[in-house]
Amino acid sequence: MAARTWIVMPTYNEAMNIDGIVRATTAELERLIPGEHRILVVDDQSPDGTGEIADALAHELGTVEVLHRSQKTGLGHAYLAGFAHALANGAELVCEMDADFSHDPRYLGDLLGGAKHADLVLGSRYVAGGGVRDWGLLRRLVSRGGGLYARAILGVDVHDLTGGFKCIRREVLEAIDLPSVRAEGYVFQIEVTYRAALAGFRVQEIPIVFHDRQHGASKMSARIAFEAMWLVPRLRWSVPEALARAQEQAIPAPPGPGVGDQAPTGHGS
Ligand SMILES: Nc1nc2c(ncn2[C@@H]2O[C@H](COP(=O)(O)OP(=O)(O)OP(=O)(O)O)[C@@H](O)[C@H]2O)c(=O)[nH]1
Ligand SMILES: [Mg+2]
Repeated sequence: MAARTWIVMPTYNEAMNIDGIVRATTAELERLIPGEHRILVVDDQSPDGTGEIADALAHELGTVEVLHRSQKTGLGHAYLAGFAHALANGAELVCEMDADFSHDPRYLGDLLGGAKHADLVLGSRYVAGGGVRDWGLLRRLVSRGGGLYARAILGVDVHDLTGGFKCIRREVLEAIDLPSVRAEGYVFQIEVTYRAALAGFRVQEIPIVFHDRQHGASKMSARIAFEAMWLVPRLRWSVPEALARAQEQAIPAPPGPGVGDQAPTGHGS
């Protein structure tokens, strides 16, 4: 039977974390939805051997797959490749999750429960009951400030736009024109949630407590934070344009004279 729920877990140099997080996540999923889950590790040739450890897990557990990408072209690309693979293999619900234990598998029950009613369920640090542990003041300010900035610019009622622990229903991923998403890192997270909200899908936030990684190095940098600042305003016009284009392509064009036999794509070459 094809698994309905897929966890897409991108990795880059997570050799210290991957075994533990995959086992803990698998155990939680088996408790919640026995036999209906897959974890897809998307590894970009991590030099520390994460991909090989993931392969061994896939061999041992049977509910884990590994997508090896030949180049590290960024978190957004890794997610898009993972989404495409999950959808092509029958996923009805696709969840994003980090491999560094920042996202605790114990919240999966709340996320999956929320997805029974909502279209995108977001693990949120900035709603009542949520929070962040072990981050210094600067990191907290950047995260909180960045989130509030994006919320103000984009005008959506979401408290944790940069969050990356979320479950998204197939219908959403199919409707938001994923191939045109160019953003990486934080902006990728903002853009996916913004596209879903703007397309009219129901976004629900459930509280999570986020923990800083204990092992391995952070990929966060000042450059990534500044880049996000000037990319967010662009989403205000690029996203509505992309959604309109996607909608146009989804509506079959009425057959005109002499073109009745052609495929009803309506957008030609
Ligand atoms: N495949 C792939 N995974 C990545 C890439 N960059 C980050 N990741 C993984 O994506 C997940 C989220 O990464 P981040 O949380 O943004 O980065 P981080 O290094 O954990 O930095 P922190 O913000 O300090 O937690 C982790 O599992 C990373 O290993 C990338 O370019 N390709
Ligand atoms: Mg992290």
